[in-house]
Amino acid sequence: MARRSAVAWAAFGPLLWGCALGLQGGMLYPQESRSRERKELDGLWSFRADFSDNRRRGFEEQWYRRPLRESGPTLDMPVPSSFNDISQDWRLRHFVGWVWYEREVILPERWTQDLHTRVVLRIGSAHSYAIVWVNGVDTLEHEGGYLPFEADISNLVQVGPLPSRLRITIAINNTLTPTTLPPGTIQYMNDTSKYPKGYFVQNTYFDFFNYAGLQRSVLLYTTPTTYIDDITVTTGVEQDSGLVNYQISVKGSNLFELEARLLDAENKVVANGTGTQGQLKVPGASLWWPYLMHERPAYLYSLEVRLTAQTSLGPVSDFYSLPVGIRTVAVTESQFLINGKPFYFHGVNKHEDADIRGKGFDWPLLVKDFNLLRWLGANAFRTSHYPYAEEVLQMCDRHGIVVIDECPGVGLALPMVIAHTKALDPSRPVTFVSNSNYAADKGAPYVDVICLNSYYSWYHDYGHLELIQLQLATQFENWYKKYQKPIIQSEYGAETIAGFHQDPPLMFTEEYQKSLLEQYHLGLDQKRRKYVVGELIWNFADFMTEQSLTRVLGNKKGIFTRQRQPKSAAFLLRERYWKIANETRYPHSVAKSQCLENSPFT
Ligand code: BDP
Repeated sequence: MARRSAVAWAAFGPLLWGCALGLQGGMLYPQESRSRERKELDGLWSFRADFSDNRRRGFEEQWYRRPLRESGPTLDMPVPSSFNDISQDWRLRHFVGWVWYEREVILPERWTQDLHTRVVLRIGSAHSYAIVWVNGVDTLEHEGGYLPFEADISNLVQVGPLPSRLRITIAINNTLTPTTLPPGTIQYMNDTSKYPKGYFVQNTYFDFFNYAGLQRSVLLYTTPTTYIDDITVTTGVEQDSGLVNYQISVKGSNLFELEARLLDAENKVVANGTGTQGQLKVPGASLWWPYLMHERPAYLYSLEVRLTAQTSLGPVSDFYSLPVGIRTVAVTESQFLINGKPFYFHGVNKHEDADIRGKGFDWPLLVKDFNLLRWLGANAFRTSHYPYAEEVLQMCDRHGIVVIDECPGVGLALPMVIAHTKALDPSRPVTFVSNSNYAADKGAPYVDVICLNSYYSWYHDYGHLELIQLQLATQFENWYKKYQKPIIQSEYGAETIAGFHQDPPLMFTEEYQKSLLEQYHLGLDQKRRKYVVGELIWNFADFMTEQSLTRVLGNKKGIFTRQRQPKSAAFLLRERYWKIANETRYPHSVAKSQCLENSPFT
């Protein structure tokens, strides 16, 4: 919520795969290749919420030991999806505690017989604490709801006679406590004149609904037993040559050879190398540019890695292909530079939320959102307030969208998190989204770019649109004077109920949202060519929150509804973003590009 000094930190820049510098080992996105297979486990799973008083009946009765249907009734639960809005049972919508998912799988015979094959179970995300059993065997535990995790289950499936079925059971707990991300508290209501014995509520300190469950894909994949474990890539530019630095880690054997070939978009080999690390030089390289900034945006090479190894079982090969965009990102006192050219963020804040699927990953929704981003002329977005599915980042790489990738620490204000982020990946600028006072802010001294949220004429001086320009100018001047760092207006907006109209504008109407945006834009234009390097509207679309007196069926600051239909402000923003895009394109003489089709300016 705006009035809290809510902060979040984020790393940003074009997000290209394989970025976990400094980490030991990795978790490559599961990919099919000549040596790797995938088996998706999306679809219907069996499901049960543990409504027992202590929520521990599932553990006491060991529900994981037998098929779930044998320990009681189950529901059909689609994966991926949040479990909250699927059933008609209101208790499930507000459920706090352990829920149980189960799925039976038949494996291809080769996976269970071929001892050269490594079988991995990968869970895209489970919000927020998960325990996984395979055929009743405790296999994996994971904390944190927004990142993938996986386990090598070869020794569970390659045991003697063919196991006819593999039973995967996942217990998930969505309780938020002061030590979870995001944090929350459980409050027991002890007044027995008002509440039944043991009654508790989950308090949260953020403004989105705590959707939970298996919200991203679950899958099995294979690699050879000696395999490419991780690939780290950083890129640079030297005169007109692109540089691709790679580092590859291998697991399973020390006796191996590695070849790395860089292919251009036409599949022509442009550079190659051998060994676990090296630098590939590409004379006259095509750079990765954000779309709208350049006539040839989002150019991706492929780094094809081939491993050959001698193992006790004989020779083994593994293949992995990683998309690579060659680009540089740098920050000066007043500019954000991509490939040495000033970049202005004109974009949105998002949530993964929509309709009955909650935060469940959904291709139609993702493609629709990307189409809307292009319709709008948005060149960037922030993954508020948690990391999104890897498929989203891959789309950004392919479509030339710049991402501010946020960690799930919404509400935390710990500058040392910035040091940790930088240690993991020194190649990207880091920011910390703040709405606190410029003089007291704890994050600003450590960030590369300052991100400011302000809700003038909404949470402050509401109704007084005439004050926005003055207050915005004061905000920018104070922060810039103190820190001399480029600034992004990372949030601004107004609650707007689609279809509410009033002129002259009143709060909650489409006219008020439009007028508020217009006033902000006048203020932004005063500083845009100086040190303000971006603006992100709050929010791309309406989204669900906890119930409260200030939320009418969720947060309604979207410029699109939750069903992705435009409010009037979407058209205003579209005009503005395309205008800025046409002013800031490089080189200025660009031919009409595919991205500019259907824009109001072509
Ligand atoms: C911001 C928060 C965001 C809220 C927004 C609001 O970052 O999560 O939804 O306020 O109040 O400060 O609409």
